[in-house]
Amino acid sequence: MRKGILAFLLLPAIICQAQTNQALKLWYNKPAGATWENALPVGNGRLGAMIYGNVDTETVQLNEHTLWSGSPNRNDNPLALDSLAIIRKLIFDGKQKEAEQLANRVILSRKSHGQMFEPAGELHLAFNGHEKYSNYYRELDIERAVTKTSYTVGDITYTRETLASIPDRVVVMQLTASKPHSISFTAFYSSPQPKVDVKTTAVNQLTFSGTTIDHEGVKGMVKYKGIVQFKTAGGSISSTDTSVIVKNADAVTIYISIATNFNNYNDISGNENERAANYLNKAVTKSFASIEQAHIAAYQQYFNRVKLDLGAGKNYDLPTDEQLKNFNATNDPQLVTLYYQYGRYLLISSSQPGGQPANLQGIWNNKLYPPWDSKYTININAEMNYWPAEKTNLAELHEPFLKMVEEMAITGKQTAKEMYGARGWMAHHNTDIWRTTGAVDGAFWGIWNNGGGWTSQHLWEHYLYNGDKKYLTSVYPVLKDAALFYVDFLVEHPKYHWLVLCPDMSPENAPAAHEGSSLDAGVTMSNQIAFDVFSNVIQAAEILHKDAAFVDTLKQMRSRLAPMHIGQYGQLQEWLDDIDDPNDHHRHISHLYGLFPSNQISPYRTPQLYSAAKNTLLQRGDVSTGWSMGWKVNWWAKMLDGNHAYKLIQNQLTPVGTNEGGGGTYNNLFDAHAPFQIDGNFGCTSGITEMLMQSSDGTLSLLPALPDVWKDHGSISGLHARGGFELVSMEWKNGSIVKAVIRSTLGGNLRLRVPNVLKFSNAASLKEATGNNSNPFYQTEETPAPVISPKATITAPELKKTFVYDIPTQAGKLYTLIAE
Ligand code: FUC
Repeated sequence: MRKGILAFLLLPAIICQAQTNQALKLWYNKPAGATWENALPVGNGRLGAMIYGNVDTETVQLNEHTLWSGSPNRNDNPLALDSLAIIRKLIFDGKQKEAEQLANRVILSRKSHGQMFEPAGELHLAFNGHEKYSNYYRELDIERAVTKTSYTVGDITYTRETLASIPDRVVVMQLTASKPHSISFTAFYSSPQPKVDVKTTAVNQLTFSGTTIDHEGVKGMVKYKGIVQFKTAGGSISSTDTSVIVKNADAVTIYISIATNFNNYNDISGNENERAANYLNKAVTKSFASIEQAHIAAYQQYFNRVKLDLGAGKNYDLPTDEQLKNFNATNDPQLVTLYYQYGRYLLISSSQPGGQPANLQGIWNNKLYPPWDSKYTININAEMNYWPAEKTNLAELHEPFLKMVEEMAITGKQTAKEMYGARGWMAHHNTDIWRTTGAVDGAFWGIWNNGGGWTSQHLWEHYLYNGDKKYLTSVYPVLKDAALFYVDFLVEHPKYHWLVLCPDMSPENAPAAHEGSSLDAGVTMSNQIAFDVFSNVIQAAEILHKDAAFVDTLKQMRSRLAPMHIGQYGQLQEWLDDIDDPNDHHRHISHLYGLFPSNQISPYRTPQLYSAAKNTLLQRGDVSTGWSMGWKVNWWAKMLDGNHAYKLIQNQLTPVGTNEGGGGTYNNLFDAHAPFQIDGNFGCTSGITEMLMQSSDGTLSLLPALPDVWKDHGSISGLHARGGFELVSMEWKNGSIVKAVIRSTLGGNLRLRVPNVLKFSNAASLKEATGNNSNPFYQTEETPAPVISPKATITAPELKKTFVYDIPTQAGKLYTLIAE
């Protein structure tokens, strides 16, 4: 009787807890099977692991962030310099194809086209007699960053929990069972690496070690060591040469430590054995529970900073893969919230200070020869990975990327000098762990010279959010050198007389007029990037009272860059000539860089360009590769069209293979290019943020692009805005802000744009904005007037009414605003 009452009393609490927790879980009622994209990712920025949750043979696929093919190397082609003038002339003479052929011989790398992020192998646990099971359940709890698998065989329920500990730098798995003496398995290791030494070094210890492979003429010299240690409670443990056998244990904890000899892009003199042993020895003294507790605390100090509520879930009882299948019918807001927070989860798990930046697959790759080498494509993909970092309050996690930029500023200086006779630094469209900056893949893709120009924007952006002048001082030389490359590399266009990059290309597209060659001069994206590079260095130098003469040069040169062009179809021209095809649905829409992530196209400041950008977006269409759709969410948010941005979220939250001609999402909510590419996850998380808050275009704008489906009510807290503002909380109802609390950390004018009239919580009214925004972090450069084709029809945008206020703020103070 007493038991019954207790159960009755506990039941609502259990249900309630299950519901709240369920909201931030990916869960499934079947194992991953043989499909890697069904497995669940954990990571700590150093180690990544994919947990399959398979029953009779569990697989844990492992990665270590510095385990790359090759060794320190460069891939410049010094022949470039001698041929530069000829290539330029060919392009200016309209002989793009010839220029491309020559560039293939003299600019493209004759050495490596980039090294590969490599898998570390797989730990398997084979359980006898587990072929038949019931009650199967597996989950990834992104609130705790722990995975769990459980199932029942006979009358025993088995549970495995796995995490990649941030503070302890190991992957840990705990196996438990509902009855004592029930856990028996054989552990063994497999690896796609051709030369790997797997052995047991103690009865409870399995190790794997090796050296990574050679690739494209670069000798593989990254040495790695992995140690897997088994700690049992009860039962027995024994080993063969290459396997560890556990019998009849009550519980088992498995500690996995992996390390390499990598110190930095230029130094691989570390000791992988000592490192791996060090992490392991510290961790094995701790119980799973204590490692888990410390890990969750470290993880949550990032994760918990942002909370999003778009409305209650409609499908908690359905596994995540089923929710994904139904999403376009249900529009379940909870799946969007999960996907949004999953983007933050993936960044926390794949990018930690001191580690390598998240690559094309974050930190998860099981292939010896991964797609695009799982490296860094810097003509969009790597930047996109870091779009959510600042705004979703994960600024510290931007560090690995910012460090990579600083390292490329060193390696890319030699590239600028040797290949182009230019000062400053540059990179082409790819880099890798060795920070190579040469041109790769083929002239069609690789003759893109803005790798330094674009990636260095992130250093400036980091400053715009933190306002830390010491930081700005420390990165100023990198920004200045990025600009210096443009100063030396820009040439006057013989026909148009603007300063242009040449050779140049609009990633990775080619106009039909150029016989399929992508090579050109002064393409729109490059002009926009050059404009930003100059503008940011001008601002930085003025803030730091430096380099007045250089600032003058930059101002002069900036005024000679090509303005944007609006072409015959009302489109924003991708190239200087009006040669866009309105039926071109290419995944790259690089010329909209100026709309996002840059801020040169604005509904309020540049209405013609805004309308042209809209036409371009409509002409290019929606469904495309995963990252392209992720970018489009941001673009439509910047177009202030929440419903269209939402349409792209629907396209993205479509099971892979069902979007005709495009990407979508895998069962584990990884983004599909296809294949898996993590940029789309990060791009969409950024885009959802931009729908709810933007801090570009001279204002902090709340609910700029709220779609009808989320209008009823919702809330978000913890977002970061430029100028050191934090959106402590915001609630909305019926499309209007009910309450918003904003913390100022740097002081200064808060220019706020909102959809409805607001007042202070003490009923004082807000002051309407007037004149220029005095806040130094919200300065917008005047975009040069566009050149407009006489054939273009441009309709003025119809903008919803908004209310713009100026609130003078003090550092450290909170400002609470409520609806009038
Ligand atoms: C660029 C894109 C591809 C892919 C690759 C990694 O080359 O054009 O779509 O994302 O990067």
